[in-house]
Amino acid sequence: MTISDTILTDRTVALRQDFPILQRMLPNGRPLIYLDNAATSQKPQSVLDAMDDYYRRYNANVHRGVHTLSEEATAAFEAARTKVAKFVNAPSARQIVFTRGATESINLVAHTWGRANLGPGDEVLITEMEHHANIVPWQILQAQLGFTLRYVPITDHGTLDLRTLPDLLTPRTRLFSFVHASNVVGTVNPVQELVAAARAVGAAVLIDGAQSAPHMPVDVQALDADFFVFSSHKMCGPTGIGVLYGKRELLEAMPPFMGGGDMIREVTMTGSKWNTVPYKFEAGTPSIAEAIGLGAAVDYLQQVGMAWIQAHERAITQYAYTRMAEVEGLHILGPAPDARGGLVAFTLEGVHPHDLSAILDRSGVAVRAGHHCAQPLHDRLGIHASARASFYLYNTLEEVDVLVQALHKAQEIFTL
Ligand code: C6P
Repeated sequence: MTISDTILTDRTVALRQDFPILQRMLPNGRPLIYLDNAATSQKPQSVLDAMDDYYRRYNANVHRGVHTLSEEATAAFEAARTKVAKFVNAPSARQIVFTRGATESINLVAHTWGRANLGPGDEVLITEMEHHANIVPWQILQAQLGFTLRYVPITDHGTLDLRTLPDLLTPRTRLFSFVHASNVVGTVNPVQELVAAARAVGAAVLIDGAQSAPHMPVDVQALDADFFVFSSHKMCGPTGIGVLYGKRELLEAMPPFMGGGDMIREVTMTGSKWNTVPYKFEAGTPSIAEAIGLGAAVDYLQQVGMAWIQAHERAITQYAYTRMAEVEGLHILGPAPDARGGLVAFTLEGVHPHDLSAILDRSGVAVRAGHHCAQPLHDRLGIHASARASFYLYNTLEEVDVLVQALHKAQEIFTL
């Protein structure tokens, strides 16, 4: 361990105190070692308090009442939107649409922008490393609208094969939708290069930031994304809320997603007029406590510092990558640590990832096993499933040591 690793670990020890769940013991008497952060992150006390405070002191519907509680709830809800806008450097809070999560955000774009802009002869380009959330909505729409869905292939190292771009991006490409950081191979894609290539053929760009926004500084203006999506629950916030950022002119031109209260300006028996953005896309009572919780999560992450979080995860991932590679029969998926985010997915020869996960659980280590909602990617890599350790600001090098010890143990048990 180097001096800088020690400093990183010391700060993390202090940060861990902010997360009540990390203080708990598992039923088997082991402390929890939570390495399933790509699935969902843990929540700090400040987020739990913000949601509790809303329900205890000013629970009311938003945008609907002129009584004190409704005004307080509306102010807190809209303050959360402003915090989120600043977090990703959106030009305006009006460009932040609250959804249920990254999945709903992509579906919203598919069913509004997609229906208005796609038809036979058009192409949508995605990649082989997408999460199902950025595959299935396009497949559903493709069956209805008759456009062509194409995939950027990946190399055996789990990076995009950029040599194929000139063939795949053509004047027929209406949208290039790709993941910023992969939830399996960990690859952080070269966004600027991909956006420039899309722009050169006039295609719009959607970036799936579900695994990047929680872990690194994101500036949607610098990325020049048309759409950028992410989920609150992977970034210390609650479930049930997520974000769609969009360029203003695109959001304004798009038809609504769902119909109902709040998304209208006027309704008559013969028709309706839509509210302005972002409300046009937020039909019905929104997830109010959750938005306020997300606002508190953004406050927390900014106080810790996104650059620090990225550096911390890099150090942990580098360490995990090196130590895990020492385990006999263990194969890490994806590129070297300098090209990846804070996760390591792997296979262990002779051990099914589900069995492996169950064995690691005995040591208190929580990892995810399966296809991680990225079946085409696993097919491409010639495997059915993998195990995945994914890190966050509160993980320590000592936790990686316990993981590695448990992996050695699993390897011994299954090869005896
Ligand atoms: N990946 C994982 O364990 P939702 O479920 O809407 O919050 O996020 C969907 C999603 C979209 N894109 C990427 C790259 C993702 O990783 C995820 C969620 C979790 O890997 C749950 S399957």
